[in-house]
Amino acid sequence: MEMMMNYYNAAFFSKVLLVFTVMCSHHAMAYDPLDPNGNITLKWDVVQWTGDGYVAMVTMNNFQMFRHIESPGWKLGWAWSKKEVIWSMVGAQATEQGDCSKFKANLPHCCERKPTIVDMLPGVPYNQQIQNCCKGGVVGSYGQDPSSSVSAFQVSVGLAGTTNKTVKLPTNFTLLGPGPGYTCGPAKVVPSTTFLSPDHRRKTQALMTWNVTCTYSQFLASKNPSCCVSFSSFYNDTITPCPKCACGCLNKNCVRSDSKLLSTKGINTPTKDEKPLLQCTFHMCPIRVHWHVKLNYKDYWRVKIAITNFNYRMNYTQWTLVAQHPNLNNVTQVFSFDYKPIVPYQSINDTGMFYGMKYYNDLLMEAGALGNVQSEVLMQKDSNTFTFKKGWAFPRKVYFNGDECLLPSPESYPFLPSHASYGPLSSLTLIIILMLLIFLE
Ligand SMILES: *[C@@H]1O[C@H](CO)[C@@H](O)[C@H](O)[C@H]1NC(C)=O
Ligand SMILES: *[C@@H]1O[C@H](CO)[C@@H](O)[C@H](O)[C@H]1NC(C)=O
Ligand SMILES: *[C@@H]1O[C@H](CO)[C@@H](O)[C@H](O)[C@H]1NC(C)=O
Ligand SMILES: *[C@@H]1O[C@H](CO)[C@@H](O)[C@H](O)[C@H]1NC(C)=O
Ligand SMILES: *[C@@H]1O[C@H](CO)[C@@H](O)[C@H](O)[C@H]1NC(C)=O
Ligand SMILES: *[C@@H]1O[C@H](CO)[C@@H](O)[C@H](O)[C@H]1NC(C)=O
Ligand SMILES: *[C@@H]1O[C@H](CO)[C@@H](O)[C@H](O)[C@H]1NC(C)=O
Ligand SMILES: CC(=O)N[C@H]1CO[C@H](CO)[C@@H](O)[C@@H]1O
Repeated sequence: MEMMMNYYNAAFFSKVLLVFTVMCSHHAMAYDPLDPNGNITLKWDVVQWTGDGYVAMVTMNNFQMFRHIESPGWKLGWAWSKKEVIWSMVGAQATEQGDCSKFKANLPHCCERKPTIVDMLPGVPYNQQIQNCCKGGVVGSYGQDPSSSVSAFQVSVGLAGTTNKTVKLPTNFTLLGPGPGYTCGPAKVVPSTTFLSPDHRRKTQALMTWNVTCTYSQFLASKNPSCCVSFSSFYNDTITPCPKCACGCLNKNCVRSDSKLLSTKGINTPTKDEKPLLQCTFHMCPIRVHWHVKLNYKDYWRVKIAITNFNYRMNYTQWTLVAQHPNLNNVTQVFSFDYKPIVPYQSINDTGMFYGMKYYNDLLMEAGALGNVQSEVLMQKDSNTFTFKKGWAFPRKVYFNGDECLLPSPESYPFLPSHASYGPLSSLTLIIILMLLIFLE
């Protein structure tokens, strides 16, 4: 804690406090200090009035910097205010039709009071597609890839109002992404969206637009963390493991990595309830992030980061890793991962997002021999702040796929041996490093 206090300046704390106060007064809103503006916004643009209702384009924008929606994708729900039905949809579908028995000739697509909508899978026929649809509900994070952070569908609503005075907005929006965690606010009428024609020479506008904002809270998603962090360093042989039962041990099943069960055919197939099949570990987390302080040069230092998957039933696609460390303002090079600084507060540049390189390591494979990805980071030292003391070299916060990982307790961090002072290299390490450098030349 002391270490953190040293680092954060008072101005930053007061800013955080201010934001917290503001946020707490909106108790439904979750708040993530590393992504204070992150949310998922649903926008309904009424593009046409019909005989008994309207046609709306629904767009889902993921404005979160590092939290994406992964397979099996989003599930969106709401409650109609009146007796509305869905005549048809393009680019998505209601999971259940419900009771449409009072309709004779034309049957609606869905008559449920509280419809649940899912995206179409890739490869549906072209006449059922619309721009930004049909990705199996997978939506990228804004920080990683803004172009993949959008999902859209079109809905034709009947038995509804047919003017902007008589339309009743849907209520009680819910979003599974894919599990729990999101809370959606009420729909609010906003200024109508304007659309630019493909040749950019004509503007049209929606007849009416409303927005819904959904925010994520990790506490709602699960009561235990879903990842943990372990540490090691070149200056101390101790490996600080993930905290015991970091992700909860109660009612958790696991299989040993040498179990015969693992050779059973189909054991890796994801189940309907999306339950993990965990490898037995001390921490019982599906994901472990290891931060190794690897090398010390005169002006630079080097960290090795490894992410290991312990879930036999999960391939993590488009994974993200966020770390907060004061030296991330001077990243010189990141090897084999992509990297992007995240600057939630203008004045402070201590947070960055690592993610896999496309087609190379953006897939973190299921548990087993291939279930890990790794990278090295070279950072330039700032002689005013740099030290190996008091665990300074370890991250303050780590997130995997937008969920905060449990760090070891500060007293268990690898210590700098007390005889070493600043510029802390034992002569043996120095010799080894020198030899390595010569060798690498
Ligand atoms: C949602 O996120 C966007 C982009 O960060 C931001 O402009 C907007 O104010 C946010 N909305 C709410 C209600 O927080
Ligand atoms: C409504 O949502 C869109 C994104 O879907 C966003 O660009 C726009 O700023 C939002 N409007 C308001 C008033 O929040
Ligand atoms: C409804 O439409 C009228 C004009 O047709 C416009 O003046 C008014 O602002 C609109 N109201 C809303 C809530 O969009
Ligand atoms: C929306 O949720 C509130 C509170 O849970 C409930 O009282 C209300 O009846 C719901 N509205 C609809 C239309 O289902
Ligand atoms: C993970 O991906 C590999 C290769 O695409 C596939 O063989 C395997 O079945 C997948 N595992 C899971 C759990 O989906
Ligand atoms: C933040 O640090 C990165 C290096 O890690 C640098 O490239 C970037 O320009 C910095 N951004 C700001 C706003 O200082
Ligand atoms: C290495 O760190 C541990 C704490 O994690 C400490 O107990 C031990 O004394 C340290 N070793 C040396 C040689 O300083
Ligand atoms: C030693 C060094 O390069 N320090 C730089 C670290 O980054 C900050 C801003 O991001 C610069 O102001 C420092 O000069």
